[in-house]
Amino acid sequence: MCLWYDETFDDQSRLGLRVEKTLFSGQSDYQKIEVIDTVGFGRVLVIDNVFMTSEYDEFLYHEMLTQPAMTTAPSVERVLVIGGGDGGTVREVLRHPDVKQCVMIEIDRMVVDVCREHLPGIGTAWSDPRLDLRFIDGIDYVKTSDDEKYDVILLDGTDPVGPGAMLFDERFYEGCKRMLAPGGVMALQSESPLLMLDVFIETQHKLRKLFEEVHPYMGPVPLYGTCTWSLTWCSDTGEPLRADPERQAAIVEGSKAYNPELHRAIFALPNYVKRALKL
Ligand code: SPD
Repeated sequence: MCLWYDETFDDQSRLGLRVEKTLFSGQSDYQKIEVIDTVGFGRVLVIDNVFMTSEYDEFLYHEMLTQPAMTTAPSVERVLVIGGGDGGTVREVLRHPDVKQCVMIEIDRMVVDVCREHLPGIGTAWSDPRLDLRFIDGIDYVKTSDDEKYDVILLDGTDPVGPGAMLFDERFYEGCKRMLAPGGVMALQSESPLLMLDVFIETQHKLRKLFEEVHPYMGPVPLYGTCTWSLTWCSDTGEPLRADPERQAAIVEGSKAYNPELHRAIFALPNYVKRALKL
């Protein structure tokens, strides 16, 4: 008999993955963490019954979250990643030779430990000496830290439920802005406009109160239900399409998805999103 793992959406629809084996199942202080080996998506990280990332399609999400910001910020010497316990986002950051320090803040040490053991193909940069991994609360950090400011901030959180909900809070975004160097760029995952239109819109409004330039963009992530996922690029200056060609050239060869043409294309929004945002 086949074993399936389903993620359900508002009790209306579900995405099911056929499971070969459960590799890990445990409860941390914050959430339920599982890694399953599936037939179609390879190994998959599941948190609180929500699919987080898979060996099969993680590059689509991690490259798209990271590279538009990393190629458009005036400098990328200091980068802050909040969340992203599987290591895919810091891997993408550390592909850039100009990065001097990447601070990653993850509240849940168990996520990192489990991913290091069971998803080593995603987090391939854990030993990079430029990585400064801290297991602390990202919300406290951005509100209270007196560390030097960051050129790029990337928010790689879960859906806005459980501990990840605070990563969608306006005061958290204010803290992030406080930690961003003048002209710096922040990018974040901002949910699916098809599945969570209200969260997507509210997030855009919160960000628009803080940043001069707020530009959502979209890409496919088959693991995330509707496949359509949004990310958002924010800054006070600069333009999301004005990328540094040298920085792009340095990473295109090793990217599975990202290239300069795709960078331009993903910022083109469908009409239903433009209308919802009154653009
Ligand atoms: N619906 C799931 C959204 C998850 C977004 N973050 C995933 C983390 C991958 N590093």
